[in-house]
Amino acid sequence: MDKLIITCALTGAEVTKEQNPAVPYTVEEMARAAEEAVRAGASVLHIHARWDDGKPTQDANRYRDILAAIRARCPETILQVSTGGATGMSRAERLQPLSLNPEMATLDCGTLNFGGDEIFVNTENDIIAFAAAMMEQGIHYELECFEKGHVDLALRLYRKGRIAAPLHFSFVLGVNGGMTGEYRDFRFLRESIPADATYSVAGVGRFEFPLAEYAIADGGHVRVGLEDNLYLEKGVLSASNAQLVEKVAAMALRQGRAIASPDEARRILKMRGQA
Ligand code: KMH
Ligand code: ZN
Repeated sequence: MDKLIITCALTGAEVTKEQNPAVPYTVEEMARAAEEAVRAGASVLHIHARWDDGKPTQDANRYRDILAAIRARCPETILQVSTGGATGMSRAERLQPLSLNPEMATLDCGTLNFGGDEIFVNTENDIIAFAAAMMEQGIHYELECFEKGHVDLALRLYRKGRIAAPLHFSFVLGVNGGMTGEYRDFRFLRESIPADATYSVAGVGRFEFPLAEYAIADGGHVRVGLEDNLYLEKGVLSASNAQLVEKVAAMALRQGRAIASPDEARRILKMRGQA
């Protein structure tokens, strides 16, 4: 089995300091959270930008500041920008961080309800446009799939040449409006992707750690972080992103799975320039 790639989703666009004071907003908070998460074992950081008041933004200058501050503390780490942003953002708005030539970005593979009146819109043409922009720039993308239909659409676009290999999926399960994150859901998605594809699981809320266990045992990879889950265990808020990473790293070691360094992660994901 490959070593385990741990991605840390530091802040997202939805969670707030009112829910958990450890959610980072400022550039300094993002850089500190990143450094701690990397020390705990994360080799990939999934990055959203917030303004200091917590409002989500895809502003390129804000991303530039955040990426520079993180790179200063974690020069080796793979930085993955979000092109999902927040619900209600336009295609152009969401694409802004690609202007910074990040090493990696997310490619969201379908539309879904996102709680209440929110809809996270990713039409087929959105996906094609986002993928084209990333391929043109040589940005490695992660295929974010919130349910089985998203996996099917990604594979259809792959067969049409609109999405290119290497295929790396992220199964984000447990969103209110997407697929839930029980074991059978995990197996269904995991068995739906080509044998040579890689995948990571991101369980929202209570699904975070059970899904991590399944993926670690199966040879998959794991994303944790305050974007997805605010709790270390039932009723106990996580004091930091790093605590969530530490918990999954300990799980991996118990299962005999070593943790990948950033360069090992680049090789496992067959990123540009890697044999
Ligand atoms: N905040 C969600 C609406 C991504 O980063 O690509 C979208 C999201 C996915 O978080
Ligand atoms: Zn995200």
